[in-house]
Amino acid sequence: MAIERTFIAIKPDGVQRGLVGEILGRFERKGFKLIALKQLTLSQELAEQHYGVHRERPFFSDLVKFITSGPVVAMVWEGDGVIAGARRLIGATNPLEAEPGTIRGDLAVNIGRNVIHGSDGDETAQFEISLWFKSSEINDWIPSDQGWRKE
Ligand code: DAT
Ligand code: MG
Repeated sequence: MAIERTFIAIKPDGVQRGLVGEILGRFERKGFKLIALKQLTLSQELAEQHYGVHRERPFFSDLVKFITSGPVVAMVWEGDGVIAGARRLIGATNPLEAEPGTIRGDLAVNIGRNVIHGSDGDETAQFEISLWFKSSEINDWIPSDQGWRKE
């Protein structure tokens, strides 16, 4: 696998429910590398751009209303195969169908309150990272235990 970067956001329900540490910990323990992190409340405009592919879906206005309803925690994670790997940690879109052991499978029940977003592919990851973060907010760093992770 190639070293990749992906965009992850803990949605307002995850922040309100105090799940930030739990979710961050799962990515850290897996061995992915955190290279950007911030908390923000989305503008209508950023929310509509982020979910632009869903513009025509019946749930679009609820989705935008929800994602702008409180602070989110936005992140960029780096690692071998991290785009698909993060999606596997996250689990299926509908938490009732997500496998136990996944974030949604363990921590959520409602599709409209599924606690976390993760980019679904290479192009989406690049688009979302540049939509949410300035390049100066992304940190290129080498973990001191890199040798134990194997590159
Ligand atoms: P994912 O977040 O797993 O990438 P998606 O991109 O298909 O899923 O949809 C984005 C979000 O929209 C999803 O996390 C929750 C919401 N959503 C998707 N399908 C929905 C539906 N049928 N009813 C209500 N909300 C839905
Ligand atoms: Mg998606």
